[in-house]
Amino acid sequence: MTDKNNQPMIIRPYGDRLDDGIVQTAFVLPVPPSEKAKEAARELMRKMGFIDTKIATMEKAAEQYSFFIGYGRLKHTIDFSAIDVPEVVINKMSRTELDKWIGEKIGRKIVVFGACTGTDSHTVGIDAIMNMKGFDGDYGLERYAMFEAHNLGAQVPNDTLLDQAIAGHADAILVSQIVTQRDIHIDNARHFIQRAKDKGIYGKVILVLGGPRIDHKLALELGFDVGFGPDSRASDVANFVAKGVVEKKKVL
Ligand code: B12
Repeated sequence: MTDKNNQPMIIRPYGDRLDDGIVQTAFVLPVPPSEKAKEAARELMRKMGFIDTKIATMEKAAEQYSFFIGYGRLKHTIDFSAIDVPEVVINKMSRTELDKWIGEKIGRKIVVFGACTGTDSHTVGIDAIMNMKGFDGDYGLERYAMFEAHNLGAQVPNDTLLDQAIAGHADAILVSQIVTQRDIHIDNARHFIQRAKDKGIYGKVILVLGGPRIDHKLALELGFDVGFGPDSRASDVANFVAKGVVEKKKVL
């Protein structure tokens, strides 16, 4: 992306007035609250590159831990025009338009299998995408006449999801990863892709990765066809998958 004149577009954060560089940040230190802890927090912010540092909040987070909210000013700037990230470009149809389009282009229902995989037990995200009710007024895949949606739930091993998707002749597989501690979502996603390759279906089905710390760039790097992050909508997923199926043609 560039600005209108294809010129560099230098930006920095602002708090009170444009270009003041003010940032709010929050972190935890493994020491109880004290004046010494507060000064340590300010020193840490200075090391992060902040000037005019101020600790607005210091609270006990647990035994021997303190939570801080700090304000500081940054000199750093970003050239917005030099930032280049892949985005999911969707020319979106409504639910009824999409159902009609699938009927015309594919002539059958699109089969989708999804789950929250590995040790992750958070189902709300995958439910928001797949279940009838959907999320924030945006109906889930079950609501579409031309989607056959199988939501396997939480803590589903990658192999189980893949095996059931293969047995069910899936067009797309949806993987949800919410917990990100120690990058477990990345390890699990990599394992899923490896097992999809081992089972010979990689490249033959649309692979979708979603979760609050997922973005399209990361998903592509991991070997998925698309990534959906926070605030995703089933309607976006439905449009992406339907167009992907039409382009890839079903092989399974
Ligand atoms: C509800 C909840 C739980 C419930 C889950 C119940 C359930 N059935 O899902 C319970 C109590 C079981 C739970 C347990 C745990 N939780 Co919890 N939980 C949450 C909480 C409060 C809300 C999550 C949620 O429902 N969000 C709403 C949905 C709609 O948002 P979403 O998941 O982001 O999904 C959207 C997008 O990401 C995307 N999306 C998601 N998946 C997919 C998949 C596809 C294919 C697509 C296209 C899109 C997509 O679309 C969705 C809609 O827009 C969050 C904190 C928070 N506020 O987010 C913590 C949170 C996720 N939990 C956390 C933790 C640590 C845990 C536990 C480890 C706690 C513990 N020590 O036991 C356990 C995990 C156990 C396990 N094995 O997984 C941490 C994770 C930290 C991290 N970075 O990894 C969080 C962030 C809380 C925190 N701040 O510490 N949790």
